[in-house]
Amino acid sequence: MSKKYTVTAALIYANGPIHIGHLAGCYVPADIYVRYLRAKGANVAFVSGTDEHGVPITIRAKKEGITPQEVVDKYYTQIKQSFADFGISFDVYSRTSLPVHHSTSQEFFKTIYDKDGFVEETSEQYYDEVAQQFLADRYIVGTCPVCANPNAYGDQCERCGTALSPMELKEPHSTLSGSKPVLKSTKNWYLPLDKMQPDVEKYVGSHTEWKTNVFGQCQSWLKEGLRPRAMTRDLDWGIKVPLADTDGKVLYVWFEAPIGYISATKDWLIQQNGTDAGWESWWKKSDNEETKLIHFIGKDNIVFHCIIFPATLMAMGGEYLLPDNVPANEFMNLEGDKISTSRNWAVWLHEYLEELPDKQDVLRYVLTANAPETKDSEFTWKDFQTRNNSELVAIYGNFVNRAVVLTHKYCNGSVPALGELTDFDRETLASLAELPVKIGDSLENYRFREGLALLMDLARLGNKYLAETQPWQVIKTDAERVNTIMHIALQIAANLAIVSEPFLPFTAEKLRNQLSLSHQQWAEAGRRDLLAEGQAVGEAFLLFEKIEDSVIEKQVQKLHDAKKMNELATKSVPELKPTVQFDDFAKLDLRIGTILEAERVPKSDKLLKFLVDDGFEKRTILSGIAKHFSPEEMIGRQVTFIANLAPRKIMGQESNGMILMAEDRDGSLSLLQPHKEVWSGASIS
Ligand code: B3M
Ligand code: ZN
Repeated sequence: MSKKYTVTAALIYANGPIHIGHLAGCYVPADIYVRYLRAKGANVAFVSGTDEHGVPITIRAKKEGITPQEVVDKYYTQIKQSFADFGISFDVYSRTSLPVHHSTSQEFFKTIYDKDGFVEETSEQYYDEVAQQFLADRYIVGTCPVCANPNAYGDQCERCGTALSPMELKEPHSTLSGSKPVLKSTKNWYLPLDKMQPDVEKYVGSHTEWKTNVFGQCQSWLKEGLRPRAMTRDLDWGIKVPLADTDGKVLYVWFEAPIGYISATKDWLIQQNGTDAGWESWWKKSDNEETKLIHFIGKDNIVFHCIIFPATLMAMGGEYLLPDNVPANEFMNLEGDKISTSRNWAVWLHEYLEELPDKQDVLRYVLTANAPETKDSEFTWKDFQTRNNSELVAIYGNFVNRAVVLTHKYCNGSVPALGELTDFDRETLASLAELPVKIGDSLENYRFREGLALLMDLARLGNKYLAETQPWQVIKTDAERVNTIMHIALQIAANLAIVSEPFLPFTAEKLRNQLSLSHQQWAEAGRRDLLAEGQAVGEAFLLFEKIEDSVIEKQVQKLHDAKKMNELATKSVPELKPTVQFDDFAKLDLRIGTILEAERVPKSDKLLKFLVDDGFEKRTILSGIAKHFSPEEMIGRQVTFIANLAPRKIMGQESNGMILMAEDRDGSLSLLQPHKEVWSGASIS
């Protein structure tokens, strides 16, 4: 195993709070991996931060009515706090607005420019004449040429993951003004990925060990043939292009954002030592030490990390390390639907902790047990409850609790002496020695679900050991044997503390404190002598608590309520119908009538049947409004109706006309009544 690791986790846009999908896709697996590496004694730089440029930031600013700077300041603070709350143990959580990042990415651009690594090209780009702005990336949407998603962005389709350029979108329109963009010429600098394809192919091709979802996506892009990609944009929010006469041009966010990992490393060193000296050892090749670069990301970022960023690093001249692995996850869905910020269908981290305080590890556990490692997965509150109650409480917590309680009951609260071993003891200790090795193997191969399942097997081993040795029976006849049993049970619990650290760091810490365990090195896991004879064991307490139905029912309700509120807030009035000529309108005979009688239609929960005075006679009209109005409240009311609609049969009854209603934002109906009482049969014109 290499000794030095640069581990990065995606620089999320600072344009909104973070949700469980972010944790599951990228940050929890990255944190498990890093905590494991640290326990192995590796030297790790775990870097991340916020991506503070690009159109997603300016779009948010417009929506919230604040400046882009205010947007990134607000969300940087909130996002950083959420990660800290969930124990994501970054060495540095940086941001791309820092001066060190501006200078680092400008140096990158200048270096590649000076090496003639870019192709300068004046081309026609989409321009919004209403907003008077070029339309890069997310300022333009249209139909994806690959999967026909009608809401694909100018840089990427989020449905199928294809990297796009605005010119490839069908029926493009501006997200600024909604207008159809025009073409206008402008100069930009392109990375000639087409020419770099052989090198990129060689690099990707040497990583057949990558996860199939990642390797497969790369191969399909390579098969399509790489195209030159603009590394600059005509925008005003971003990092200035470091060349003369380039006012109004900034670096493409996907050019500079991954360089942000390097700037973050420098930021980390500066915070510690006042200088960035030594940053190269984390990012450049060296003869005397091997550093591995690993990027944790979600599947929508694969092309940028596996093709475009490595190509950028190659263009710098070959001294940079290339990503050794990019263990990208697929997406996690929520209660049967895709997680969506715009539709407010998400479990937000800051809200989770307000309502389920101290349950960080439960969420880390559920997100890992259900991680979208090979395909999209699903989070449901019911599953959350089941995994908590029947796994964490019933298996893990139960074992530790029994070991501690029985130690206090039979062994004066300290680690008893180990006596003679039975065959079953030896078998158990052999399994104890094996499991941490297997868990480590899973983690080294980015199989976090599998690693977690093996961790639970260790807790199961403890439960099985106590169930079969039955110290509560043996105590009646053989106190010395009970000492041996409790000794072994406590050593299993101590091992559980070590191997839980990467997955469940809050629980691991509680358990270490309870057992006064000083060992934390992964290499020590599997040992049967982690706790010394005579060592005191703390009082028993519950590591996990049962979650009641009412708690999760509340969460499910909250999810639906939030979505509904969001729908109402963002609902727009229905589109206008095509124009009709006055003659067509005049054909309709609209009248005011008075309702004389009203009753429900048998066997229908929607229909009401009215007898309406139309000024000539009494006519029957059926109307599907029974869910909104009772028959009683309709009697005596004046209503607007279409008087010359051809009779229609509804549920076997003839209806002569149609009562008009206005539908409100929330779907409720309102009658159209004259503002003062008029004679029945009054015509409307
Ligand atoms: N900001 C995309 C995202 O937030 C992008 C990641 C950059 S990683 C260098 O999903
Ligand atoms: Zn698509």
